[in-house]
Amino acid sequence: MRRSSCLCALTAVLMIYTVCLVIRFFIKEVIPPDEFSDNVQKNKRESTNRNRDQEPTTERAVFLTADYCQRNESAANVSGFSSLPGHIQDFLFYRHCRHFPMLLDVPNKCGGLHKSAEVFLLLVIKSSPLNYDRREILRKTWAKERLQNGVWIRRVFLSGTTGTGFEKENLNKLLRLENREHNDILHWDFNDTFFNLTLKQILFLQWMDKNCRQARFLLNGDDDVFANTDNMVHFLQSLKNNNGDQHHFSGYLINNLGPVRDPKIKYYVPVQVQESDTFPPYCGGGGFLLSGYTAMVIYQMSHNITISPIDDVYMGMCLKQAGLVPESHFGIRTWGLEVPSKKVNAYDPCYYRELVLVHKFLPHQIYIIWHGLHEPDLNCDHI
Ligand SMILES: *[C@@H]1O[C@H](CO)[C@@H](O)[C@H](O)[C@H]1NC(C)=O
Ligand SMILES: *[C@@H]1O[C@H](CO)[C@@H](O)[C@H](O)[C@H]1NC(C)=O
Ligand SMILES: *[C@@H]1O[C@H](CO)[C@@H](O)[C@H](O)[C@H]1NC(C)=O
Ligand SMILES: *[C@@H]1O[C@H](CO)[C@@H](O)[C@H](O)[C@H]1NC(C)=O
Ligand SMILES: CC(=O)N[C@H]1CO[C@H](CO)[C@@H](O)[C@@H]1O
Repeated sequence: MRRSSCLCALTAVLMIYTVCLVIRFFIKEVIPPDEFSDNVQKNKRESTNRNRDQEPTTERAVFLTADYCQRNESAANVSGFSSLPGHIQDFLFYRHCRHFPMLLDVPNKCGGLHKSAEVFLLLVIKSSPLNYDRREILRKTWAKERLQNGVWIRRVFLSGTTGTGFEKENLNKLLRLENREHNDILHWDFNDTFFNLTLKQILFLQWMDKNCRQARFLLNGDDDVFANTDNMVHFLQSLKNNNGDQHHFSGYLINNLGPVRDPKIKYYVPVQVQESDTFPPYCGGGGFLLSGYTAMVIYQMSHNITISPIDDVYMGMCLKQAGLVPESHFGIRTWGLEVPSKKVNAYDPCYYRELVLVHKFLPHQIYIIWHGLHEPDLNCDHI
């Protein structure tokens, strides 16, 4: 008798436990955590197309106007506003905005905040949605995620949105598809334009602070460069301080430049945007290297520095505020490479063997050079 009542009690306990597990499972799986925690407003954010096979990726699709930064109408009060080009007016209206809803995220890219120290080199590549072919080539060549000389290389592309209506929807879908396959896109819902590149940079730093703070080094650059990431790892490993916990910022150093005041030029920055006639020293934005430490210092400084439209100049401003300086890197040629004469082959891999980064190339050219460099019988005696 005693044995069977004991069994009964055990069965009852097991049943209650099972019911609890089922309820917990239901809460966790059926109602995603962010909706669950504020399900009073559960219509606010609807998760559609959430991809359950790849939990680290999150896809969010619907946002309310309240999620968006509103334009600053007083910006139109600055003198001469109406005669400024439209993109500069836009810049002034939205200059204060530093938060936009995220459409695609890869929060586990670095294995979580604490494992992020295992990422030696994080490739951070600005890429507008239309540049599908560039992203595809980079994934197959220099930006391949891999263990290189014993350390990890990881990759993220940074994107905003392009166009409106169906065009915007289609391009968002393209990025969603790419991200499902490759897990490498950070996508925010802001207009991906030249004058929003600093915004993109700040959004990335916010993401890094949250998800990848301890990555050792970063290559921050564009999607139209050739980067010899094998050499890059070698160079970074050979630094005296190769932990990423000290200041490092190097690239194609630009000194003594100031804003272009000619409205016909792409880089035109009127006095309404920047009064001062000088820029601090900075490195060309096609690609520069920095330590994780310096990236986080820049992020801290950025809270206190008004956004300026040219993203690489803005990095210089943040460094200056921190009392740090950028340095010149011989192997980084963001203003291109001078190949001796037209008679030689500009895509001869031998020219790129000793370099770290060169601007700028078409996708097929990147493919040719990368493969040339990895030919087992590469012979550069002719150079
Ligand atoms: C623009 O400036 C005028 C005069 O200073 C002021 O009356 C008006 O409120 C301002 N407009 C906005 C939208 O701030
Ligand atoms: C809006 O623009 C005005 C004029 O440039 C500026 O004084 C003000 O600080 C801006 N407001 C915000 C929130 O940035
Ligand atoms: C983004 O740019 C498009 C034009 O490409 C424009 O119609 C739209 O209003 C812009 N969106 C915002 C929020 O400024
Ligand atoms: C930057 O993005 C915001 C949000 O989409 C947009 O309203 C603004 O016009 C953009 N700025 C520029 C200079 O394109
Ligand atoms: C734009 C801005 O807020 N700048 C401030 C940053 O911090 C320094 C020193 O703390 C201030 O002097 C600036 O005004």
